[in-house]
Amino acid sequence: MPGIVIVGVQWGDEGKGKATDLLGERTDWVVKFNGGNNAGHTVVIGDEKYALHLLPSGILSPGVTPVIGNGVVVDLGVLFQELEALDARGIDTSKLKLSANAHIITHYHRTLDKVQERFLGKRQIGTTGRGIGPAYADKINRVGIRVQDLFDESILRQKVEGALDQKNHLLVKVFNRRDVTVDEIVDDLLSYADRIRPMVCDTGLLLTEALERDEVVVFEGGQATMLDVDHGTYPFVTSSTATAAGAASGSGVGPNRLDRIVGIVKAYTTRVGAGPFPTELFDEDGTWLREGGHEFGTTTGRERRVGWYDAPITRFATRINGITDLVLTKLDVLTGRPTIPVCVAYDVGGERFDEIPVSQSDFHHAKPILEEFPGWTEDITGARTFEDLPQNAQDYVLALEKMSGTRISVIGVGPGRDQVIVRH
Ligand code: 2SA
Ligand code: GDP
Ligand code: MG
Repeated sequence: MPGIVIVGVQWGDEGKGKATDLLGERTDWVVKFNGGNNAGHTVVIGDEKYALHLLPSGILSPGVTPVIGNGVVVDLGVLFQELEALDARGIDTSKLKLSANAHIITHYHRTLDKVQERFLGKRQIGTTGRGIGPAYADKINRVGIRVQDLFDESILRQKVEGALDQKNHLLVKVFNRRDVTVDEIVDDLLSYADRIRPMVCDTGLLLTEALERDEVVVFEGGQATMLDVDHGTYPFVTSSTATAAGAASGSGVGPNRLDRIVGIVKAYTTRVGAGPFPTELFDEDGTWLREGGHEFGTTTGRERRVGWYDAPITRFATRINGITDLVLTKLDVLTGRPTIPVCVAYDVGGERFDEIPVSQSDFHHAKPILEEFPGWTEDITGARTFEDLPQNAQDYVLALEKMSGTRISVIGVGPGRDQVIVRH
């Protein structure tokens, strides 16, 4: 099974980084295909904790070649900060490959992200402020700067001039900011050109050839299904394709190369930023989940919103992504409750919806219909087989599996690399 896609089922932070890292031993390539340094993946190896943003999690495994695909937006300053921080900790980063077609996040994207959010006031998305949305907007608007532009100064200058014609109007006239000069952007970008040159290549060709040799390629999704620009809770989404289809378009391999689609899903739900969240908790149960699960943003440190498991979301994600296996994470966080509520359907103004309503307004008003499952009090962090789990924990997993219609192949019982139960 050489082409494996990892996608988030909910609103992100399900533990995709840990899942990718787990596959590392049997993997030759790990590809990031969407997003940028808005992502935050925490990987715990022994006593060491790594927080990755722009780099694919596979970079932590010595045998893996990490790849940043064409679907990613790259902040070069952040790229080198992350590489240097890993180098200082003894991680070999020399194999990193970067697509010539990836787009670049620069000064004006970061500024626009922040000022646009401020101007939205109550309608704020709650972005990470990393310039992600404005960089993708430029890509679609055909005024983006690509990695390969750094190798032709005259083209780069023309493109930056074109982009700034629009941006300076917006920055100065609308947002009351200083204008940005062509020289400062061009000089900044050119300062990275020699350093990125050895990494830059046609990553689609490289990966296709690897797949033809039957090497194992993991496509690591950033963010998640419900944050996907097409299928998520628009406009409260990120600006990229975070679903499995993005693995093909964002890395340059054909869709028929994607053999397994692994959905990562938390045993409860979290969300960062604004937007609908039917099972959200505002009471002491919410505080209990947030503290027990350490639900604070890896990139921004923001408190994550928390709620119960939402079965219709997993069914939706299974359908949209074509999920073949689920990894259920953070089951250990639920230990200690007499019962565990699960959302099985929604109530919208008295009408029952078994699936996510097609109208976003209905989803905003959806109240969860909850079913209670018996809890357990035994510590499960040392469980390594399904049978090691208390009966009620087994039954909880089997109930979620039945509701999603997809097998739960792996169960996470702690943040450590070894704290997993592999069932299939
Ligand atoms: P953006 O910055 O344009 O992508 O923001 C748009 C929405 O996407 C959400 N988003 C995320 N949600 C969860 N986790 C993310 N990564 C970090 C983490 C977040 C952090 O792993 O913890 O540290 O705050 C992530 N990235 C983007 C974002 O909250 C907006 O709702
Ligand atoms: P990602 O964005 O999907 O990669 O997820 P994050 O790294 O942002 O957030 C997941 C957090 O949960 C990280 O701090 C992980 O170390 C942690 N984690 C992953 N799996 C488990 C698990 O099974 N149990 C517990 N307690 N923590 C986990
Ligand atoms: Mg994260």
